[in-house]
Amino acid sequence: MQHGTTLTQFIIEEQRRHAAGASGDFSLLLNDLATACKTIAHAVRRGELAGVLGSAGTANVQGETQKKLDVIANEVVIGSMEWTGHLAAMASEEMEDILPVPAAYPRGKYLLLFDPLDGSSNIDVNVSVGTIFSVLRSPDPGREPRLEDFLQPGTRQVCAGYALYGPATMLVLSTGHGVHGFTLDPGIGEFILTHRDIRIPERTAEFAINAANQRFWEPPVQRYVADCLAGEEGPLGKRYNMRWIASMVAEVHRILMRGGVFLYPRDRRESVRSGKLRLMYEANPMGFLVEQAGGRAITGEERILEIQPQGLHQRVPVILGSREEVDRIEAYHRREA
Ligand code: AHM
Ligand code: MG
Repeated sequence: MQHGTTLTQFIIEEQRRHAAGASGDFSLLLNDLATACKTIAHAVRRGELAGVLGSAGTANVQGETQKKLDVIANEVVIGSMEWTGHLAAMASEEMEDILPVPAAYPRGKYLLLFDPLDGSSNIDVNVSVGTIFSVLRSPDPGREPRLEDFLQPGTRQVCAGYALYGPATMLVLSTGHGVHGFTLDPGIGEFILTHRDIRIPERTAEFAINAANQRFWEPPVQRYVADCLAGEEGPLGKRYNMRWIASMVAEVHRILMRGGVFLYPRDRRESVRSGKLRLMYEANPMGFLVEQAGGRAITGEERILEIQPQGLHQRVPVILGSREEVDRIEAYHRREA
């Protein structure tokens, strides 16, 4: 029986096409990352049966309560990646500091940033969650890795992607040559290419924002959402639909599949003054995917991928999705400035 193109085959063929003479390290790295995602998918899928739901009784560096699965997923990624010889160091939402690979293993030339289980507030209610990752080149693999090595703008990402643990488990990634989606075939345990060269429709009428925060939003966001809600009679002259899953991976996936716009803007609250989402392992990888699929990702004023990071856990406002809609929101920001 014939199966489709596996993730490994796709990556190797893509490397031959775009990086002739590459060592193959990168293909192997992605392969190990895919194994980590399959392992997390397995735990997520078993849910309460595996006794992995609920709180771990600890807090992460941002003071958020960690779910048991946050901690487990973080350990799965570390365990799958530290021995491989492809990485110099890792950094994650769940760890305050960077984690250089242990001295027992060879040091590789890549850096991995990840959010092991994004949207984990959804895990106890059996709603989709995901893993987000971003791969950078280490500026100097010859020496012990440092925090500053990670502080590279998103434009420098070698690869970005996510695994979505939804009704089907999917892996969606880009190495800078378009965005491609793979679906896990549980029968053979392989990710199979199912969505080649994903493109975000330029014109759409669907927005996603947590409307419970409305009273804290800044004027440009207030105006944009008010204009969307005004529908055919409003200045935008069309009827908008609204969605909010509270799982960024599921939200970005929907946008990649059928368009729309996602906003997690900064607001007046102290804790959300610079946005909620983290630049290095949420906004940058998702921004890279969205741009590679023909969309845009901005803070309101600037392109997310061009931000010079100042810290590992830095937060940024995120507005991403279909080109025409992001252009419009950007224009609202310019007008209010
Ligand atoms: P997490 O990394 O702690 O899971 O938080 C990130 C998530 C995103 O997936 C989602 O878009 C957002 O938080 C939802 O926030 P809110 O609960 O404020 O709607
Ligand atoms: Mg997250």
